[in-house]
Amino acid sequence: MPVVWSDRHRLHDPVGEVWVGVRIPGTELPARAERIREALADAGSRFVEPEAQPDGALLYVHDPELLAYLAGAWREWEAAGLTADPGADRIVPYLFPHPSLLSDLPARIPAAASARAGRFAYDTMSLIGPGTWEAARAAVDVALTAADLVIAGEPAAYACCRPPGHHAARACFGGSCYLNNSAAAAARLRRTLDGPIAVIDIDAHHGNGTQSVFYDDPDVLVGSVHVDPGAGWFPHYLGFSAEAGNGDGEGANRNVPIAPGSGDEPWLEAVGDLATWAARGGARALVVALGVDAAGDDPESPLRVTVGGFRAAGRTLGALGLPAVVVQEGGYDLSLIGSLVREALLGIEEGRGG
Ligand code: SP5
Ligand code: ZN
Repeated sequence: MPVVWSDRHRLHDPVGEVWVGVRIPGTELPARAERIREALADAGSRFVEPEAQPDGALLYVHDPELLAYLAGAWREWEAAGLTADPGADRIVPYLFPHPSLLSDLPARIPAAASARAGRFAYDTMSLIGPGTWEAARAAVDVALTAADLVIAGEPAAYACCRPPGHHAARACFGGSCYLNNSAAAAARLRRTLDGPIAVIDIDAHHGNGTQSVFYDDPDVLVGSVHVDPGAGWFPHYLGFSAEAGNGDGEGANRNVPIAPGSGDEPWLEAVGDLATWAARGGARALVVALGVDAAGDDPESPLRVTVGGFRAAGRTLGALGLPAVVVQEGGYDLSLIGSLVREALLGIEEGRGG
């Protein structure tokens, strides 16, 4: 399948993550995408540049306030002098508008750049630097170009998105995600094709952003298999099996949490369950949110899925026979990330029957 790729991901280098108040080395690094590109080039993939997309395409997924903040955040941070004093080389939030703080009053956009970050960020781990907006924007271009290729008749296309997107919701960002690439692809498929679209998210973490974007929408079925947040894993507040959608979207969301350390069998069973669920829901096209952090010794996940497990998951998803946009999400084991993505894509092609 064609691989949509942009060099502009390199502009986003978060350098580190602030975790429990400490700046630790980052895991969402430029090298991730480079390792994937090398593995797919070795496998003979065809690379396609993204088409620049209008900013309006983002409004199907995100609020204009979040987009305006992200677009100007770095410039405003520098203009406020925060890079000089106290010497903050990346944007880290310090104050959060907790619902209980506001007594149902509207959350204003703070006048101070230092405070503004917490209005939109929900964690301290997703740092913003000089090139973050341009890279995140390019990742959406990559996802939408892959969706357009599929709409034009490609059976499947792979969007090598970085930074990832599935933790970004309509009006807030976190989990190393800024703009929701998978949701943007799903929204485009939904507006162009007849009938429901399915998103199947096999990243090791719950796709809380994608869930929240489509929580009321009966036409985008969102399924996610992930490490059980109830066992102490990110995103902690979301990803429980009782979350099934709301209003018209009741029944159009499905979460399958998995115990840490499970290995291939329960994980593949869950992928099969989500595929069956999407087929029964009448899905006409598929977005695969392909995080590969469920694998082996990934530093961010305890699921311990094998390389063969990713190939098998690909076969199950490919066997749905649906037009498929595969969007890169997480995966942090640099020695394995390339082969995991290659195997998942080969599995999808095998499952389709060629
Ligand atoms: C896209 C994606 O996979 N995002 C996942 C972000 C999960 N980050 C959670 C971080 C939890 C703390 N990890 C600290 C590791 C210290 N050894
Ligand atoms: Zn993840």
